Amino acid sequence: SDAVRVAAVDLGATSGRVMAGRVGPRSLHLEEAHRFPNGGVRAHGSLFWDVLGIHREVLAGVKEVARTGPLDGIGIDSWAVDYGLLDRDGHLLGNPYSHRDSRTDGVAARVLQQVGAEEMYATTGLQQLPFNTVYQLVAARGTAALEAAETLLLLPDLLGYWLTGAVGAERTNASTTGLYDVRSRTWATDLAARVGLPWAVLPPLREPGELVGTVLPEVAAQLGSTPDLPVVAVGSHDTASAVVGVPATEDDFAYISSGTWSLVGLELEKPVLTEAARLADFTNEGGVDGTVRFLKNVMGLWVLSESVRSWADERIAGADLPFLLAGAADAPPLRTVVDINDPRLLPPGTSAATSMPARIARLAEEAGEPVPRTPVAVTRCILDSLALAYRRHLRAAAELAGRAPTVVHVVGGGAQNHLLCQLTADATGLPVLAGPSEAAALGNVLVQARALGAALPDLAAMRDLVRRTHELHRFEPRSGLDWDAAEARVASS
Ligand code: LFR
Repeated sequence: SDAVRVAAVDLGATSGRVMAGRVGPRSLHLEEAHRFPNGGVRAHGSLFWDVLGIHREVLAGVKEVARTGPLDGIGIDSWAVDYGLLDRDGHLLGNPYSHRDSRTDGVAARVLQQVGAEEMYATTGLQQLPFNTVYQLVAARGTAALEAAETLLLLPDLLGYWLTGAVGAERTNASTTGLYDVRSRTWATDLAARVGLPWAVLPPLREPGELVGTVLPEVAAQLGSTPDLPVVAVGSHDTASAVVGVPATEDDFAYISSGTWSLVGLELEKPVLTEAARLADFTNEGGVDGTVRFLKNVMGLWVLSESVRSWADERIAGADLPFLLAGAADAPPLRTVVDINDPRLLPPGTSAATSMPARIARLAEEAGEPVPRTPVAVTRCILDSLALAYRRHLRAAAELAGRAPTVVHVVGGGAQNHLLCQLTADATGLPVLAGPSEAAALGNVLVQARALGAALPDLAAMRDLVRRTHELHRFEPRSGLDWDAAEARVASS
């Protein structure tokens, strides 16, 4: 048959999944084969990823896909910026850190003093996030691990290396490191050298759609697969894959990839590296097929999931998500709004005083806003504040890029949060088209399918197929709430 069947590994900070994807001339079908929880692990004062555990779950999931039908390829995407280091024997040097670890506190400011924010932006085009790989590596300068490192692999590339033995850096994810030159589309080796980093650890770049390699004999035996099974490079940054899966038919669309983070922006042909874009702190990450993801990282549903985690820890009854969202839908709107991108919301809480709800309460107090006292009130505050941030950043993106989007596509798990989707429509004044929630896995499947011969010539063809095979939910903007006034409250605090 001319259908292609692949395994899409899509790793998120709170859960990972392996999906079986089947692509035919007019069909696109996704089925979950395996899902597992993920999260940072605290050890010896640091926050790590359990990367061997993730590798084990990837194998289990792909094995399940292989057991249930023919398997033509494997593709892996995950969150960005985090990496593992290999020694000269090809072994992993220590556990990869989570980007929410505090070792990068204060590092960015020091680096910017040395390099200059203007030059940094002109080269990398990135939003200043404290955890960009460059800052993680500067924080690691002088450590035994970095000194012994021969090769740096971003997480999806590390997992691909364990499957195939091949090293490389997939371009969309490389573009998030702060060590990639957005103009020349090569590693920014000069910049790396200037901040004292061993740039030779950066492996050759590879394109989404390129073959990573075929699985090692030992891996094929573990998977019960054929020995020549290809691993295909996809948009290995999950956001790049999610943007491929945006079911847009319009030319001028905005998107929100809504998960642990909300990535809010536009797809462009060329980066916007103006002084205005730098001051607005917008990112120009690399997309599939040479596109640019011009977007802003918004703290996202992390703030809510981390709150729910702390309420569960404190054994507060009835603070499960369905109850909270139902309550929030009936709660008074725009009662408390906060700057949801305050960097103090980045790390996980470690005590009652640093729990997420406690930090939200502190932000509200500082801003002179009514302090939300119940889990439902905190939930409403988070959702209103997210919608407010989407409004502000989508307007900024449109203005900076000279675009006028007519629709906002919301993809990812947050597409299932109907209250947030409605508030997003209300706040932006634009219709919201929500879904699919598995856009990243779909983008992963589509790029693999094309590499394996499916007739999907370009992003438009891939998006058209998603649109024809997935149902979307439409939210019309409602008037009646004073979002301008709410925005002014946050801005003046
Ligand atoms: C989303 C995401 C964002 C990136 C953040 C950290 O999952 O990949 O795009 O900024 O995680 O890696």
